[in-house]
Amino acid sequence: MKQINRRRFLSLSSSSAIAVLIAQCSNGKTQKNQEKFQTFSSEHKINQSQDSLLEVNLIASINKINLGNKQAYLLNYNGQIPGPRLEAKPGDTIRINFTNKLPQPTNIHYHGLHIPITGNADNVFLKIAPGDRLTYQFQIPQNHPAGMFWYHPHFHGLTAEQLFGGLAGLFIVRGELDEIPEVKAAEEKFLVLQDFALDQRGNLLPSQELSIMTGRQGDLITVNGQSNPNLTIPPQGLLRLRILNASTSRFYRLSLEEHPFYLIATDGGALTEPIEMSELLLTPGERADILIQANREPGKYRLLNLPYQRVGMGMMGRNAPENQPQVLATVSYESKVAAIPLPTKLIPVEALPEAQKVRRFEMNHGMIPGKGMAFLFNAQPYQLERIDTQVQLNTVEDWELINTGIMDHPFHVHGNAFQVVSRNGKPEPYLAWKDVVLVRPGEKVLIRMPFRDFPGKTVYHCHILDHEDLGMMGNLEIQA
Ligand SMILES: [Cu+2]
Repeated sequence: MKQINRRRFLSLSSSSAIAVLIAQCSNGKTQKNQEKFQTFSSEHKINQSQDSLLEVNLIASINKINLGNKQAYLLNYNGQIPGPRLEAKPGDTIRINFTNKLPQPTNIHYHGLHIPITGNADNVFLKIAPGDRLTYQFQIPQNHPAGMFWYHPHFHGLTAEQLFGGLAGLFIVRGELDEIPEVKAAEEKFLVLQDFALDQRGNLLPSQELSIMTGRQGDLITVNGQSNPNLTIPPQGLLRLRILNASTSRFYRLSLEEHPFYLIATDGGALTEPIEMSELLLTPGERADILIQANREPGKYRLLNLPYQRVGMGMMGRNAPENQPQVLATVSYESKVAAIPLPTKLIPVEALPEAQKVRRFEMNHGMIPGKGMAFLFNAQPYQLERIDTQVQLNTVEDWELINTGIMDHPFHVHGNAFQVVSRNGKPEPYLAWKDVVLVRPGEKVLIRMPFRDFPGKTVYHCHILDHEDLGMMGNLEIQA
């Protein structure tokens, strides 16, 4: 059976292969196929390091999953949506025994972790063929900041399809931030935001039915694989929400009824002090760590996704923004006992020295002769063999990100975090470590990035992953 599927797979274009394969397995015509797919329980396992080692077996496959209030045939790690949450500490060794049971090649990117970009670590140039295994092994540096990172496939050309199928999991580094007394005492919840496009039988819609140019989106929005989960704040009165946008293209403009957010950490770790905000925009790949005080009338409050328009008026198509807020989750508490105050100080964010070099990256799309529409950095689509940007290890650079197009593009770089210096010349109000930054049409965002510790070749790209697969990626070589 496996062979038939694989042969069928080869005869199809890759972008529709998974949808067809799943459809075969769930439409009842091929009963033998059905036996292979098991329903997994929705219990989510956490994997924590022990004695400085985190060893995990991770299997990517296609299974029937309970998702929201329905069953769906999805790509997943270890039968879970989202994948298992991995937790480690600075200095730990990580060993991930990975098996690819997908009908396509894949690999794993460790988004936001500052670890080697070569060998069997955060190396996006690895290709793990169907049926193959690979052991990823690396060490979390002793000085690695605490934070919320994540893992997902990054095989160029299939990245959007595989993430949209469900492949994503959290990678938490524990440390200093978690030990701040108020943060430690807060009730900690992780929210992984994913969206899915399914037919009535729970099969993934084929890519032809999705809007690839603007970035595929699904109508089913899930939080930890559930629809509108309830989050309760216990009597001590402080909630710590750690939120990941694991969607392929969807932006989330978050707001909690009657409650401000206090941002304590961004992509790369803690802020110097909490920042109060009434709403928070999370583009694909971004994370936010926020505190919420339960100091209003006891009751239920909706965590909302407010409307946001990320593409120009003429191009909306299927991705037209919803004009009503959507309910993502419900926060509830029964008694008003705000016993825990907010922390006043967190962890100082280092101010970077002046840059040794300034580079310019123009983001847009355009027609490439013989190839059709592509997404581009500096007018060029991605080429595997070309080195686009060469930097020296142990230097600091300023990168000017300029969007001359008509769609929002969240820019992401692998391996090293950066700080936003200014947007359209306006200085950023506070220092923060980021690895994804939104660049809107007409906008010029200046970021400052130190290249530390790890030489080798890696990539930067748009985190609307269809744009990455369609060319908006560049190769970055860090020379020792
Ligand atoms: Cu983009």
